[in-house]
Amino acid sequence: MTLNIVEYPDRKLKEKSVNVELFDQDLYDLLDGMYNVMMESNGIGLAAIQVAHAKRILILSIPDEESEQSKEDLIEMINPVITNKSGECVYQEGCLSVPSFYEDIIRFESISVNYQDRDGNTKIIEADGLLSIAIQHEMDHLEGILFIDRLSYSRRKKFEKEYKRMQKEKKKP
Ligand code: QAP
Ligand code: CO
Repeated sequence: MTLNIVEYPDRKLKEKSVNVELFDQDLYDLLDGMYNVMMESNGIGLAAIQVAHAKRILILSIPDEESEQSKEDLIEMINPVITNKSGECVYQEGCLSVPSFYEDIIRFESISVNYQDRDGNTKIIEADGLLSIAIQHEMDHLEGILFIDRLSYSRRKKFEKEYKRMQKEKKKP
């Protein structure tokens, strides 16, 4: 399955994703396609809506101590729900759908998440650090929320100006 990343300001990114009911070959193909496009784009996390599928699916590949992303560490989350959250932290986030822009965002420090894997088995994960931030960022996508939606009014205005200028620059021959 060849997939393309949907980029801001495409309104597709504002769609709310729906629960996955069928754990079938179509789901496996989508998950594998998402993995390929995330790795080709040098990403660490991706939600299905970013490849135009409004399903409650996200994948995460957090680099290890040696900054390597190994396939064994890949996490696939289907129908995730946060059951517990605590603390606060700030991290400079980016997003494959908002290329070349990074800004500090406040998130919960630690979270507990209930989700299903690709076979439909229920899993529980306790996350902190980068994994916790990445899960919260990707779960926002399932609600149609981008990290830039969490910026203050003035930061958001600054972003819109910078981003528009960048897009103009891109279109030049
Ligand atoms: C979400 O983000 C995230 O602008 C995943 O030019 C963000 O993979 C999780 C990327 C922060 C945890 C912390 C962005 C690649 C990748 C770009 C990404 C770019 C190339 C973003
Ligand atoms: Co994102």
